Amino acid sequence: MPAEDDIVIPGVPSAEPPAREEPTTLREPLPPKPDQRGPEAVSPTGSPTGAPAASRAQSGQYLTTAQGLRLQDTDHSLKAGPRGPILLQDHHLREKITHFDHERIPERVVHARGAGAHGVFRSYGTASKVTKAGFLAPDVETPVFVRFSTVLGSRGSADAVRDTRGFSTKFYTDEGTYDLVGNNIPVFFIQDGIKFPDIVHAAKPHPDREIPQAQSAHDTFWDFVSLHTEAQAHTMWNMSDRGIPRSYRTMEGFGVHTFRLVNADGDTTLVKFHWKPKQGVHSLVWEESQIINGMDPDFHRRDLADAIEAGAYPEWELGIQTFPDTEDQMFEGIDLLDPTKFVPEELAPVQPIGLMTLNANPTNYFAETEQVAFHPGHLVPGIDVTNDPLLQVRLFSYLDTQISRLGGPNFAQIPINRPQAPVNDMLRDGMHQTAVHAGVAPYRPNSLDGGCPFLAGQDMGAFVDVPEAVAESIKERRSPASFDDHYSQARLFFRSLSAVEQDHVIQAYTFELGKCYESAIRERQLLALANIDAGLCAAVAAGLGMPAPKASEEVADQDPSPALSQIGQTWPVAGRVVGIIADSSSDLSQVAAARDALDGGGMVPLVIAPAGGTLSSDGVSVTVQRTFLTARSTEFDALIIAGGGQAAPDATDSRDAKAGEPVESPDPRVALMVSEAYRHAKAIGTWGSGSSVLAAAGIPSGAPGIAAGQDAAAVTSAVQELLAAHRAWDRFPATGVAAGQAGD
Ligand code: HDE
Repeated sequence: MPAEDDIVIPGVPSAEPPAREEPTTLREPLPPKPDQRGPEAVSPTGSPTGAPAASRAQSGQYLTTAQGLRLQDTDHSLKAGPRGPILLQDHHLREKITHFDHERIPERVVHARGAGAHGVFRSYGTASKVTKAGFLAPDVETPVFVRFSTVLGSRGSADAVRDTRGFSTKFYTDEGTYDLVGNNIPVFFIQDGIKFPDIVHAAKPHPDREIPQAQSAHDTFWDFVSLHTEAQAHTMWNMSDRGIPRSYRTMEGFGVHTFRLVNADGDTTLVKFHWKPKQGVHSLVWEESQIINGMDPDFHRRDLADAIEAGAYPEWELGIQTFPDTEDQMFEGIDLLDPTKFVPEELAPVQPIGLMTLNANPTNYFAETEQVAFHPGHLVPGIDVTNDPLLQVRLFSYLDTQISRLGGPNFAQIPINRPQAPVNDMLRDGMHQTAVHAGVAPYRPNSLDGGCPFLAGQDMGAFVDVPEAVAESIKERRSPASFDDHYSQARLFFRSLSAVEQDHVIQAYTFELGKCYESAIRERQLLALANIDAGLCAAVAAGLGMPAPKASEEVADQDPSPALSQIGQTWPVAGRVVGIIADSSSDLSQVAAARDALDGGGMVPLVIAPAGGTLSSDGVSVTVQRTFLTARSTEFDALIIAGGGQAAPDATDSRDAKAGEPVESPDPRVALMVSEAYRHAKAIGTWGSGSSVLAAAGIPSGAPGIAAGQDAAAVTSAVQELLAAHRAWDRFPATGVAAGQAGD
C-alpha cells in the first residue's frame, strides 16, 4: 500500500511549503504552482517573444518601488520623529497607497462573478466540409482560455445561486482570436437586444435597497418575465436543475444564436454550437445550493481550480447542429433567428467537431480572469454571424463595455487578450498603449512606410463578410410573426424532463414566486404557467395557496426531447469529492486503503475526523483534512462512514451550534452530515460501526444509493459506481405532474 502522504489533496496555496520561521535567505520569487499557467509570451502586436513564461511576474530578490529602487523599510511611514506627522516627501508611501487606491476596476455589468482556466482545443476536422476556419481543420491544436460565470451577482457574490451561467471561450487561432461567448442554457430571455438593459435592471437587486443579491427570486424579475412572455422559455430552464449546476465542469455550453459557417467554396451553412461535458450534465439540489452559498461561496471557483490541480482535467466536446441556409432561415418550423428557441437534438443531431481540455489554472486572477475581454464579433474566416436581433446588439455592446471596464481602447494589448497571430491594425495611441509602433504612416494607402500594411485577399486568409441578400423591406420597429410563440418550447422543455426533474421545477417556481411580495405578479406568472402546462401551474398554485388560472392561449404541442433530461446515464468520476468519516476507533488500514483506491480512481478523498492532525493506531496513520467542526455534507459528492461513533469533545451547542444538545453517540455533526447527504440523494457507504450512524440519522437500511457491508474494498467500489450515476434519484418517489392533466 503506498504511504498515505503520496496522496496530494488540491488546495495547496503556493509552490513550496512555508517555513515556520520568517524566511531571511535571499532568493528569487517562487515560480507559479505546477497547475498554473499564464498567457503566452506574445508581444502587444501578437509576435512570439520567446520570453520565459514567468517573464511578466515580479523579479529580483529585493523589494523595490515601481521604478526599481530598492527599499529598506515598507512598514513605517517617513515621519518627523517617531510620534511626529507623516511627511509629504515619502514617495514610497504615496506610491504604495495611490496604487492601492486604484486596484479595482469596474466589474462587468453582467457576468461579474467568474472563474477561468487555460486549455487546448483539438479539432477533429469533421467541420471542414462546412467551414474553412483553420482551427477546425483536422488535428489542429489551438490554445484556449475559458471564463465561466454567473450572470446576476456582483464580483464577490456566491457561486451556487440559481442563475444562468456564462461559458466563454477564447481560441487563440493563427488567423486571429475567435471568441465563442455562450451560456449553459441554449435560449435567451429576450428576442431583441434593445431589451437587454430592461431585463438586466429587472433581474439585478432592487435599486432602492440593493437586495436581493444574485437572485431571481424577487418582484422585479418576475414582473418583467411575466410581462415579456418571450422570457418564459429561458425562465423555465433557470427554474430547472440547469439553474443550479453542480460544477462548471458539469455544464453544457451553447452558442445560443444561429451562426453561419462558410467553407472553402463559399457555401454557407447555418449552425448552433454546443459544448458537451465529458463529465456529464449534473446539478445541485436546492437545499444543497443554499447551504453551499453560506458554507463556501467560492464553491464553483474552488471546484474548477481543484480539479485542474488534481489532474482531473475537465473536457468538453464541441459540436454543431447544422441547418440549410435557406432564405426563410427556419428549420422544422423553428425560427433560427429567434434566440428564445432551440432546436431539439432529436431533430438535428449534435455533430462533434473537436475536444477542449482545460489543463492549467491562471497564475493571477486579476491579470487573466478579470481582464479577459470576450466579444461575439471576434470571428475568423469561415465563421460569420446572422441577423438574430439579439446577436446584432451584442456585436456593438461588448467592445463598448470593455472601453470603460478596462480603461481605454487598448485592452486587446493586455496579455490575456493578445492575439497569437500578427497584428498590424493601424490603431494608434490612446490610454495604456503598450506597443511601440514604428514608422510614420499609419494610414492606407501610403508610400512612406513601404505601403505597409497591405490588404489580404480571400485566398490569403482575409475575412470576407458573407454577401447575404437583404430582402427589400420598409424601415420599422417590429419582430417577425414567428417570434410571437412564447410558450411552446417552455412546454416542450418541461414535458421532456423526468418526474423527479419536474418536481424540482415545481419547487423552484413555488420558491421564487413565494418570495415575491406582490400577488398580482404571482397571478400574472401563474397565467403564463397555465399556457405552458396545466399540471405545473396547478402544482405551483397549490404551493402558493392561490387558484390555478385557465390557459389563455392555444399552444402547439411538440414531441418531447429526451436529450434534455440529465438523468439515466453514467459518467466518469474523476475529480469527484468523497468524504471518509473516521475516528480513532476506525480500522485505519481500511481507511487508508479506501483513500488509495479513490485517489487511484481520480477522485479526491478527504478524511473527516473529530479533530485535525493525524489519526493513528496499530502503526497506520492517516492525515485528517476536515473536522466535524469544519466539514459540511455539501463539500462531498459521496460519504463513506468508517467511524464517527463517539461524540467529540466539542460536540456541544456552545462550541458548535450544529452539534445541538450533547449526545454520546454518534457525534451529532456526523449524523447531520449523513442525513443531509441522504436528503441530497448522494451515495453513502458504510462498514463496521458506520451502520449505527445510518440508523441514528434515521436512514432506512437498504435505501437506494446506500452501500453497506463488512468488506471495505467492496463498499468503496460500490460508492464509486453509485457516483457515476451522479445521484440516487430513486431514493425518493417522484411525483412530477401528469402533464397537462391536473388543473384542467
Ligand atoms: Fe452578454 N454581455 N449580452 N450575453 N455575456 C456581457 O460584456 C450583452 C448575451 C455573455 O466571461 C458584457 O465583457 C447584451 C447572450 C457572457 O467576460 C456586456 C446582450 C449571451 C458574458 C454584455 C447580451 C451572453 C457576457 C458584460 C443582449 C449568451 C461574460 C461584460 C443583446 C449567448 C463574458 C462584458 C466574460 C458579458 C452585453 C446577451 C453571454 C455588457 C447587450 C444572449 C458569457 O457587454
